[in-house]
Amino acid sequence: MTKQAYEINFDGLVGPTHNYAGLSVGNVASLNSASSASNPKEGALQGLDKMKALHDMGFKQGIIPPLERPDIHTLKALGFRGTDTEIITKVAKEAPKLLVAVSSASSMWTANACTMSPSADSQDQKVHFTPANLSNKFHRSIEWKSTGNILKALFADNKYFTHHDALPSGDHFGDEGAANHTRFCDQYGDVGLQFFVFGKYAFDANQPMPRRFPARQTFEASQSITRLHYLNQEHCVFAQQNPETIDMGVFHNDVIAVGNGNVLFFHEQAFLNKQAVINELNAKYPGSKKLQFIEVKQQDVSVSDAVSSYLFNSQLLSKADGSMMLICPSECQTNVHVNRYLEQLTQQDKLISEVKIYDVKQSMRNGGGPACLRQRIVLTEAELQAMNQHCLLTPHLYKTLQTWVKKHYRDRICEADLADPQLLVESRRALDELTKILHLGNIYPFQC
Ligand code: SUG
Repeated sequence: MTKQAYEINFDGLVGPTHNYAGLSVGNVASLNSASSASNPKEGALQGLDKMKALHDMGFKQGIIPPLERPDIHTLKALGFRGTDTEIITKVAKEAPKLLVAVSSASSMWTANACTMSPSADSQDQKVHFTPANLSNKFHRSIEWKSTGNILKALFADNKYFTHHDALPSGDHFGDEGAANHTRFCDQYGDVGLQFFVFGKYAFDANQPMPRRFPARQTFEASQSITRLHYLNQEHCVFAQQNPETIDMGVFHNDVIAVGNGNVLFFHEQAFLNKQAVINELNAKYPGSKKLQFIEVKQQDVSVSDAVSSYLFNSQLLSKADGSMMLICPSECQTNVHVNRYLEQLTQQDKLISEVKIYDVKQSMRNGGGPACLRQRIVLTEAELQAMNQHCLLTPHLYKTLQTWVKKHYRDRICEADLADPQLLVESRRALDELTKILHLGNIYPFQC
């Protein structure tokens, strides 16, 4: 029998070292923002405001804390010795690009934190988590162990939750987590259809693949996740992303498609073999409703408009009346074509009845829209009760976190600031206080 279940959006809290370092080749915004000054305080407050807005609309909203940065522990593993201050000073002088990479607050994009499978889909009826190895980018490849520890602290009860290690690192099993994963279902507690989109076949160089920018997710990685999570292959679909769009800056599937419930909202150029993908999704969908496809045509919104506005990096949410709402970044309003498209969407399409716009510009400038900032986690009532309740947003927690951000965060960081050892001290002080606010215990390496 289907159990009642909820989709909870767990947003990453923007970290105290949020900066623009141009670290992500293939991610147009990251490269365009390289070396401009960031405002971590504004970024964290923008993120909190989006979380609070969703909470106020009746959606359950969770929080995933940032990682400890700069990552001294990686620097030590690379042979740097001395006190923390000595290490930062030395790395700033001898390997400034490395310092920039270990200082990135990129864990804020929690769509990339992991792939999670709800208990309804797993043959052992457990909730499964696999942190993404993020192998393709060095600054992100050092996230998964700490992210995994945070997920374990949030979802500790092994009666319900199973935590896996990330897949083996390296290009062949490059895994970017939920950014390339969508789940379709009638109700969240029903058996769902899990849809995995990948950029290339790692073990077969004769298959199509992008030429200019990297394919960050491989078929082999996606397939491994389905094995680890005990998924029924009859309810899994693997689809290749159109390599041409990767070469235009669509570095994750969530830059060109978003799904929820029984709806897929996507650009006509998102997939390599569109009709075959649609046919397989229809054939394998286990629900009793019909899958609904909202296909956006190139003539209405071009791929480059999709990349610059992040139309598809919106959150598609189920409202109480059964219709859906799209949570878009404000860049969708400033792009003339996208704005025009959205104006007619709610009139012509009865599936999406409302569009709401939020300002997450600090994150957007690094290529992270509303959908990148959240990890969707589907839990039954019992699983929800079993998780750490202090990481669920309430009006009180929102206020506490706002005060915490205002107390600890800087309002400007440029590359030179990363050489300041005081930034590490400030950042650790903030995170130490945060673990107490969220009742997480000692999750950070500096606390152990
Ligand atoms: O991995 N940007 C992130 C953005 C991730 C967006 N996530 C999803 N689409 N789900 C990335 O490319 C830029 C960091 C910098 O350049 O400073 C960065 O890591």
